[in-house]
Amino acid sequence: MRTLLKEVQGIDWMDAAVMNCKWKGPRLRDILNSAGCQEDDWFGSSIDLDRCLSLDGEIILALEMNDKPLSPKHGYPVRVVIPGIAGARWVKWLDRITVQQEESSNFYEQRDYKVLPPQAVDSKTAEKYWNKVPPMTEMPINSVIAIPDDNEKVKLSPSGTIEVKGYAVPRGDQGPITRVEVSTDNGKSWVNANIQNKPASKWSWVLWQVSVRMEKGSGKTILSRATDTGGNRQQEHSQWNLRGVGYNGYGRSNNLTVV
Ligand SMILES: Nc1nc2c(c(=O)[nH]1)N[C@H]1C(S)=C(S)[C@@H](COP(=O)(O)O)O[C@H]1N2
Ligand SMILES: [Mo]
Repeated sequence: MRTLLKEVQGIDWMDAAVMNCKWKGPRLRDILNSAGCQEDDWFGSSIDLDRCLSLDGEIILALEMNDKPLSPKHGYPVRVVIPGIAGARWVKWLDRITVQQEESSNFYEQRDYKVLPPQAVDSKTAEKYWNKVPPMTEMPINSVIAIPDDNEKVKLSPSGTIEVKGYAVPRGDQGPITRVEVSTDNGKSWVNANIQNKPASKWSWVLWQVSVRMEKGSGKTILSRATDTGGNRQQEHSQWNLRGVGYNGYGRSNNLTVV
């Protein structure tokens, strides 16, 4: 280049820079993986600094649970509690907090607990989405039917009803739940359930109960759907995602026999 084109400040590459030979050795990825580089041997998560600093966020470093010291299982001695946010971010056995520009590189922040788009159908097709999809934070609105359970046989009361009970949780900080409805005709019509407790905070669940009229028979389904203060309401299903996280379709008791 120096001689043919123009003076350069560097080394002379002459005709070409090339090596042609045979190499042997371990893959770098195997070394990094065996050194624990994928960071799945510890558990980390990230929370926006704004949220951490806000009074409304009500994030605490919990020392107690239900008025007793934390049990080892639930994170003794210290565990982060972040209301409205997926449990996957509530680090247990806390030993380090860092304030940093970038999100945690931890495996569970980056490569798990993400709602991947439906085009990600296996590990291979998921590969290109992990970097693009944000980690799950806020929990969606949900309701669950606790009684009766799937496949149960339930007896009609003398007045021809059965009792249905469950719980409902709001989306993130948009609670409390304002309404829970139950359907015995696959969602064509709905009746309001009674909310039985005064929720302790906007984050808290409600317990609900309702007696619904049903016909005798088998293979019956009962559905529930909740609405919260923010106006969020459950849909019949959530979109499928590879990790199967964040499902918040209607509460459902399937295959009931009413006698
Ligand atoms: N250190 C640590 N914290 C953790 C986890 C973990 O594996 N390690 N799992 C998280 C996930 S995915 C959930 S759902 C909750 C479960 O909390 P629990 O055991 O109190 O129910 O803890 C979170 N905190
Ligand atoms: Mo979890």
